[in-house]
Amino acid sequence: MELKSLGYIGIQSAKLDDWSNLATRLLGMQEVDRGGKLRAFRMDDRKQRLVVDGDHDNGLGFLGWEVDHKSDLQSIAARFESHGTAVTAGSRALADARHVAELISFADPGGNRIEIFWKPELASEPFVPGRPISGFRTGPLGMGHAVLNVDDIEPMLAFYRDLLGFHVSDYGLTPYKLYFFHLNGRHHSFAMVESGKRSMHHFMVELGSLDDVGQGYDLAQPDEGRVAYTLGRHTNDHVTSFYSHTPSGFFIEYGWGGRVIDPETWQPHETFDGPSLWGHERLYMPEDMRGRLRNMRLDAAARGVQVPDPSVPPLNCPWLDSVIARE
Ligand code: MBD
Ligand code: FE
Repeated sequence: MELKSLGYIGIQSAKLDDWSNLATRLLGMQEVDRGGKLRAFRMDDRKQRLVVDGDHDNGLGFLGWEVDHKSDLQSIAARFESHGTAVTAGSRALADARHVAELISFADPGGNRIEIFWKPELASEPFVPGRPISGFRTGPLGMGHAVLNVDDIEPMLAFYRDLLGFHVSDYGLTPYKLYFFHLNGRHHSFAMVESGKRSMHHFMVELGSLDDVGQGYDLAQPDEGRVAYTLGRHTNDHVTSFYSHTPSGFFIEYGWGGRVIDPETWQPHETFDGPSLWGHERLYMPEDMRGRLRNMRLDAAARGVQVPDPSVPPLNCPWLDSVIARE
């Protein structure tokens, strides 16, 4: 597959100081000085992962998807052009602003700006987090996942799955259509929810330890209205997370513990247990919808639906018990 991971995200927001506070003090990203109305944030050894452009106020600016080779940009552009989708080669100035060697861009059927890039620039200075966190889980899994609100999922499926080569991980059809896609071992780097809107729903960043998420959750508490979804655990990717409101009307999911799938053997399938195993009360949502989601969780819990926690040894393991008994 050509696309390898979610490389970067661009936001258009005039609320630059609010974004800086959120990104550094709560999330633990590192702000890098870019001058003017541009703020950039590091999560790892790359020069930037998140960019906020204060000259516009439109929510999502762009999603940047990474390929390994320059030739991948050419093959994708050729495929799109034969399909009648206009592709623009990024200028040198744009590639410099993104801190990548080269990129192409186009719009998806929902009008979202998609960029595909090759060869990100690495910083010479080590990553210094904005608050003491263990770090972000990026590398081959990419910077996290992005989820879009869509009004009509069919043309978007044709575009992302059939033309761009995103692989379906799983999908749920109730209470709304929700499709998850992978490009690597991360269960989903991209998802779409057919909510009737066209906008960013959230993006997720994954932390190195559960304590990073728990301490972030505590930091968010005194900030009235900051938490959008309470702490909870997702059914499909096993991520334990909470969601924060952002200055741009969408959410950021702050998570830990994502499973790593094997893309070679993974089979797409429908899911029936709802999005969350427990928690994730959507504090902003009307009670009727909240109640439906809560009933799905309670039903899954009553059926004993759980996922293994790899960091904790299994209970009642005769071998482990015998080792401990001998010590
Ligand atoms: C996710 O990461 C997510 O954000 C939702 C809504 C459901 C399952 C996994
Ligand atoms: Fe998510």
